[in-house]
Amino acid sequence: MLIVGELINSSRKPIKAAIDAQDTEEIQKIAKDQHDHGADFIDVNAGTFVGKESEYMQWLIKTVQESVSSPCCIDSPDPKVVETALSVHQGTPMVNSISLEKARYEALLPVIAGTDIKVIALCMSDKGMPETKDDRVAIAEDLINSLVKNNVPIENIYVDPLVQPISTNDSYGMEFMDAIEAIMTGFPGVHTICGLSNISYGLPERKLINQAFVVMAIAKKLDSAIINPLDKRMMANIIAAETLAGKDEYCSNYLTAYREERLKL
Ligand code: THG
Repeated sequence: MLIVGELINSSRKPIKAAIDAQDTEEIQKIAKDQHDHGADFIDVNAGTFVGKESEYMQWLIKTVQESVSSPCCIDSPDPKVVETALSVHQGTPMVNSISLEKARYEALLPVIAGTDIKVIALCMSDKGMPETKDDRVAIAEDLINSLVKNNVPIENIYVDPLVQPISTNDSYGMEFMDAIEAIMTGFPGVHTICGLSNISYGLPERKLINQAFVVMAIAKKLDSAIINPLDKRMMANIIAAETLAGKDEYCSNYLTAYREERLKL
């Protein structure tokens, strides 16, 4: 599974404080920790800084890239912020995210088309957030078809069906699961991803909910996730679930993880 480390997000208090203080060391420590625990990409989000989001996003990217080899996942709904972020990023990033919202789609498409950037296609439209599996799959289909038509290789598209808190509607868990299954079955070569920790928002013992949710999603063929890679049980669950889902020939990843003591909690 492709892992995107979620921790460098200004909605988290310690990150907001580190950005305010321009604390390079603190950001680099969190980037390195996530990298060392298996993050393939480091999500960077400065969304709480209205008016300064571009400036702080550029600072975050430079700061992260001085300390780790993992590329960034540039997390902003604002195409302008994404564009200025891309101008300082070295190597091939992931863009988080394009959606079917008209203004966002039209501004971001020319930035991505014809490049080897990986792009998260978030299932949102001008009609708002999807409720059901069918809402999610309809948006995914439009996004995949139009991105592919515009020279974005299907292998570079990571569809995010949008995880909403299970505390707000008890159907959100399974509507999401069924969407993952339909998208992975219907569009061979595409990837799926999600902001997994959204599911537990508003509940106690959030980690437990996240850890159970990831196993269910892997059974439906989710192949990437934005998570906290410092959560050992989460990472161990991912390894075990992928082995059980038939994605680990001879159980060799599982056995390597055991030898490296990554399965010890
Ligand atoms: N889809 C896409 N991008 C996203 C989201 C998504 N980016 C933002 C968000 N949703 C995913 N990132 C986070 C980051 C932090 C948390 C939740 C989602 C969070 N963290 C806990 C905290 O800070 O206390 C810690 C959780 C833990 O320890 O496990 O809540 O949906 N494309």
